[in-house]
Amino acid sequence: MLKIAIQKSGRLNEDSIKLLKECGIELNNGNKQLKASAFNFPIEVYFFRDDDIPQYVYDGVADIGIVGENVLLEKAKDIDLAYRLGFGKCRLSVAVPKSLSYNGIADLEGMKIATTYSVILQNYLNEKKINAEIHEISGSVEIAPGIGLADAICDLVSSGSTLFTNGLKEVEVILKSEAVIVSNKNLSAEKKAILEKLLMRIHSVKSAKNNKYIMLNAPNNQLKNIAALLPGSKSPTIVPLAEEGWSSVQSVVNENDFWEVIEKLKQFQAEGIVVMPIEKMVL
Ligand code: PRT
Ligand code: ZN
Repeated sequence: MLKIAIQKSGRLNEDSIKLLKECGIELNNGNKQLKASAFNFPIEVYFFRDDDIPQYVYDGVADIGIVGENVLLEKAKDIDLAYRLGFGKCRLSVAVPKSLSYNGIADLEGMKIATTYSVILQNYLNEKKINAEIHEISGSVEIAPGIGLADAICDLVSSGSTLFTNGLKEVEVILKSEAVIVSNKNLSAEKKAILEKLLMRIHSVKSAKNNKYIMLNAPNNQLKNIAALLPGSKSPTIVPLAEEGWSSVQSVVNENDFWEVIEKLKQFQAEGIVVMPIEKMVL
């Protein structure tokens, strides 16, 4: 059994359970208990506070875990980053009162900065050769400047609305973070094999999400242009149509390039373009 630690409640809990589900792993109970097991995969799920996960993975209480990269770096345990999951995206930033004129990082010199991320912040300040006083607090960091506790803060930001409502502006991005799979460095061969299987499933789910299946009809004299736009996994599938001089083309297109590719396909006289979501993509 591979033991995986996920957040008990909070921002990463739901997405972590959803990911396991999309990988075909059904849990036998919710996160009301400390532990759940799966019907159909050799995995046991433990629910912890996210801050404790790096330590537990280091100690081997869990073999792997899902945490924000921000927590991994802050706890600085000797564990591996095994996979970037693409959810829980945020950034760790320094923010100052909106009214303060800010011209660059040198302005942080001598400031008092409130944060729950003192390790990452200290490393950053050292790297930039800035002397500032780090004031470590455990929560509600964003109110610190307003009550005179600090000149600036360093905290996680996603939409920016918390900063805005507290009269702060983001001035330096220290880290771009997302949820990651962390792993103990000394897994047995059996556990490594289960982890490999899990990562293969996760990768298939993630690739499917990033891609769309596309089918279209094209005149044969444009097939070269169209094939160049749609590389597919090897090359697009091209099948002649009953109508003379026309073919059906099937391929996969990356979500990021989607609209650009569609516009170009139209220029190359593609017709009847059909786009479908992909359920899984095993590469
Ligand atoms: O109870 P436990 O200790 O497990 O949970 P927690 O309260 O420490 O963590 P939680 O659930 O808030 O966050 C878990 C992880 O989600 C973090 O470690 C990040 O990796 C990730 N994440 C993504 C975020 C955010 N986005 C986020 N916006 N974590 C926190 N925030 C907070 C931020 O601290 C600030 O208070 O949201 C506020 C800012 O949000 P915006 O949208 O107003 O900018
Ligand atoms: Zn936490």
